[in-house]
Amino acid sequence: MSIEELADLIKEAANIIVNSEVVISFTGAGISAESGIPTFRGSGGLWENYRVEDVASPEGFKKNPKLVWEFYLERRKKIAKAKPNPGHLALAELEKIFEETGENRKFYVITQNIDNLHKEAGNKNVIELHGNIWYTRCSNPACENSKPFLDKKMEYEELPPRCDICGSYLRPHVVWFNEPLPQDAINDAFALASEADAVIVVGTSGVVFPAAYIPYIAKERGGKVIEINIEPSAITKISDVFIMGKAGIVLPEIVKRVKELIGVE
Ligand code: BV8
Repeated sequence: MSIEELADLIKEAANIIVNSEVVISFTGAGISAESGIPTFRGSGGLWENYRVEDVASPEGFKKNPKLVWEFYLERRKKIAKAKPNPGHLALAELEKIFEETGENRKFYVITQNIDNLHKEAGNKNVIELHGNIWYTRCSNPACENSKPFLDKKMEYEELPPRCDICGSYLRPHVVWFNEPLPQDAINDAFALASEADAVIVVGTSGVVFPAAYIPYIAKERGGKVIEINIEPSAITKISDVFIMGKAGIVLPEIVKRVKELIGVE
């Protein structure tokens, strides 16, 4: 892609955003790659070293809860060292711009990521479809500790840790394969996607459902799909604007253009 082509695509994306009242950004592991957090698929991805069914499924937790906790504690240690990168910060700036340019304007981040970096970047309107690595809950649904609680521990005396109320195993508050997504999160996300004038898809392979329905729902209702990825994904075929590049480079350029178009510093 030539510099001119890239500039034109960034302008096109910025124009769509400026002329939209409701915009959502649907993000995946790729937006956190430049913060040093490994993605799942592709070279160096998490699924290269672990079998999904062993560490990200209820069956795997039942079979070997210690291994699952080792997997999540290893990710907590990496994520604890990670900072929001310019891609996250650009989306936080976009939320501020939308807040300041019209009371009916809405900007939401709908993320598959569990690393909390969108909130740390300053976004307030964040929907976490797959949970949050800094929350833990009791695996016994009948226990009052089954409500997720903030838990920043990187180590436990005993693995897997046990609930101090009922003695069952504690588990990370994340959505594993073959587990339903939090009802309110997926309902809110689908509702926003169906009213979105534009969806900015960033750093996702678009192969995990029902989350990956989001861009399709927006598209179906006439929303424009802008995609930023370092390579084509399963979503690219429905994108109106596909910008091949790193999120940490492209997103700040789009926001810079948006600000020029609306005349703010
Ligand atoms: C469920 C755990 C039912 C948390 C994860 C249709 C409908 C519904 C379900 C299904 C369906 N078809 C299949 C299913 C089943 C399954 C599924 O989707 N399987 C797939 C793999 C075929 N879905 C489920 O099981 C879901 N549950 O449906 O339950 C149910 C209902 C009622 C009762 C009982 C059951 C649960 C899905 C959630 C699974 N949990 N993770 C964690 O540990 O993180 S999924 C995991 O994948 C992460 O959450 C991750 O976010 C998600 C998606 O991956 P990506 O974020 O896209 O990351 P990936 O590495 O794949 O791609 C990174 C991209 O970034 C790449 O494109 C790369 O090019 C790009 N990139 C890299 N660097 C950069 C970059 N881009 C820009 N800049 C860069 N610098």
